[in-house]
Amino acid sequence: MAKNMNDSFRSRIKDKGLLVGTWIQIPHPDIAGILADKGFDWICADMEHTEFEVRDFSRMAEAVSGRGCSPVARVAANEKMAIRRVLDAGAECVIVPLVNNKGEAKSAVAYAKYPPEGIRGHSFCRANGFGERFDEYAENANDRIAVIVMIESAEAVRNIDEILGVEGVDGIFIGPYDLSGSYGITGQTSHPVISGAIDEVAKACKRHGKAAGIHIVEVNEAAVRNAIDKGFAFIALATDTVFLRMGAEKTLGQAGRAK
Ligand code: 3PY
Ligand code: MG
Repeated sequence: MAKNMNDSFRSRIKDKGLLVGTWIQIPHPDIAGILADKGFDWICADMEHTEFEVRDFSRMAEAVSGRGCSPVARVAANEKMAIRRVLDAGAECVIVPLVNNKGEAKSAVAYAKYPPEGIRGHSFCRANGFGERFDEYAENANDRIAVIVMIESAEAVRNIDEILGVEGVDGIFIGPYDLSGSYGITGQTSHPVISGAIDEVAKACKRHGKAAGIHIVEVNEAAVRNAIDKGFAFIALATDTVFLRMGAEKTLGQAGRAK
């Protein structure tokens, strides 16, 4: 499907067309700009496990805007200010880590939505051109911004129906590493127990008509095909740091210096 950047990221997620993104850990806007130019539909700043601060996210959002790429933030935690500040900086989607039940999913939605749906506070901010587009942004933000909760524990898998039943949750995103840790098989992301859990979540997303997303950190064609076949349409491929490692390895190999 051709991408139409006039459509909101939230509506593009609902379209069920494949949205291919990537994940960045190095907080420099040039990294995001280079990857946006390569054609990713969205780029997510990992603010949970890196030194990414809100000001870095803001620069990154600026760098990808106008390049056909949506800025997304995986926030540090399911916290009011963590979510509010990235939205104010221009995030089109928040990915909220470690959501385990309906109550936590409801909190994530409340933090991301302006009243009456939630408790996000209004302000002049980067997202509304520092007030230039205040009215338009205030009117449309709740409809245009996607709220995605991460499924990364056995508890969340058990509670998947109640989580997906929360109004305002647009979809889920699987964190395969935390998920494997939660089942006591840390790092074994292709283990049958993890594939089974992922299948269960994908089927639940179909039942609820909500978007299913996943992070494929170590990419190969079979893994991508398998995710698409299961119904995942919101896929993050690798990370900037993995691209660097792989690129360096390949390049050194060409000079006979492979490890
Ligand atoms: C995980 O695998 O736990 C993640 O959070 C991936 O981004
Ligand atoms: Mg995780």
